Amino acid sequence: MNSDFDSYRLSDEHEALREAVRDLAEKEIAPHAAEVDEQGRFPSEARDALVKAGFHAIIVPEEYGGEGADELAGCIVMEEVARVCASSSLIPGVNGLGLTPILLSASDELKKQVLPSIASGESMISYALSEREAGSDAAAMKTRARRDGDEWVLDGTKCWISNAGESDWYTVMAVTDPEKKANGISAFVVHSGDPGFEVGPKERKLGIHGSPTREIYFQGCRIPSDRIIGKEGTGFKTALATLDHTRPTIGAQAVGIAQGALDTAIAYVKERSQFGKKIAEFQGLQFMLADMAMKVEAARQLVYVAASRAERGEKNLGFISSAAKCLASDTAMSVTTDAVQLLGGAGYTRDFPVERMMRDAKITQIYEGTNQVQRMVMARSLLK
Ligand code: COS
Repeated sequence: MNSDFDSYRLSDEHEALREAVRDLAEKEIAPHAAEVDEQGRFPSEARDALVKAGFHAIIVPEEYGGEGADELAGCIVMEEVARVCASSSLIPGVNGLGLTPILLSASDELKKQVLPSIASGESMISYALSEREAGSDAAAMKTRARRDGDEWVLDGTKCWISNAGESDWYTVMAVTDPEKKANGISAFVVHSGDPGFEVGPKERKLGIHGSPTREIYFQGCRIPSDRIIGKEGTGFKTALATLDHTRPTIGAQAVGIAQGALDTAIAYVKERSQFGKKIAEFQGLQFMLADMAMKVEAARQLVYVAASRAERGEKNLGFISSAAKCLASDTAMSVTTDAVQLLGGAGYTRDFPVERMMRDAKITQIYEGTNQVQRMVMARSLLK
């Protein structure tokens, strides 16, 4: 055995990052989480604190004004923010999703146009793939982009766009050649100030109330020709390659939500007495806690492995990134549900955060691909 063997653990830098984000999250984000959920308002305190600390888009490379952190660091930020407020974790999460197509496939000129304003915190960026009739079947999209001289002209509607209205930039997938199906889709960057761009009303949702979700509309929306990401016809591949990198961050968000619920449940059972003793002394509840913690730790490890493999630029990330997102989000749903159960009647009220965490957990099984799509991706990889 090589004596230089760096044992299987996070680096000191990653551990220090976790400590810093946890501290910030507990002091500056957690105190507003219940109100943000209740009022359905954007968590501006979280945005300001994350921007000040440089955690809002940590993966932007240094040459474009960013922190140049790796994808595992991005997951740690997501996890620790989501542990106290899932809505706030979508600030780094959605930025990461919106900017990854640019990191993967855009020209250096386009990166220079877009990334510095995201790195500085002046702007946020959203990702626009889905449409009402093209959700899991993303390649069935209808939004069109036509070349007109020095411009592209976009027409269509995208839906379920996280942080729409708050973001200035949008990565948008649109059909440039309908004959070629998936290979006739291209990716673009649109700015909210571009003529013909508009956002719709906020969706009324079960959870993540602090992160607005809206439709976005393109009506003869004109953008300069250099805002195409990569070559014409490569947009769908860029969109799927992006999800290979970002699904682990949804896994990290799910792990964070689950950890937040588990921590709340542990504190509660140590305080609450019934039948003349603390309910933590009942073996039935101890076994529930053990199962919850076991699943959270398993999900966390899979998420970190997936993020590390994505960071190394390994090929065939589909299986591992879908597995990480799927396991972690199923874990978040079951662990938050059990946390509500452990708090009993109290857990069902808004006096405790676990009902919010249970509602917020649900979306992690749906967005960035339903868990049925994740299983499709995993099975295709196994059988090909
Ligand atoms: N990276 C890069 N390219 C990929 C890829 C990946 N991970 N997976 C597939 N491709 C390529 C394929 O090779 C194919 O190109 P060629 O025809 O040149 O070989 C093209 O992309 C189309 O692939 P495929 O035929 O597999 O696409 P499908 O239409 O069958 O769709 C699924 C595949 C279902 C996996 C995809 O549509 C998907 O992930 N849907 C869910 C979308 C989603 O997550 N939505 C959430 C919105 S983001 S919040």
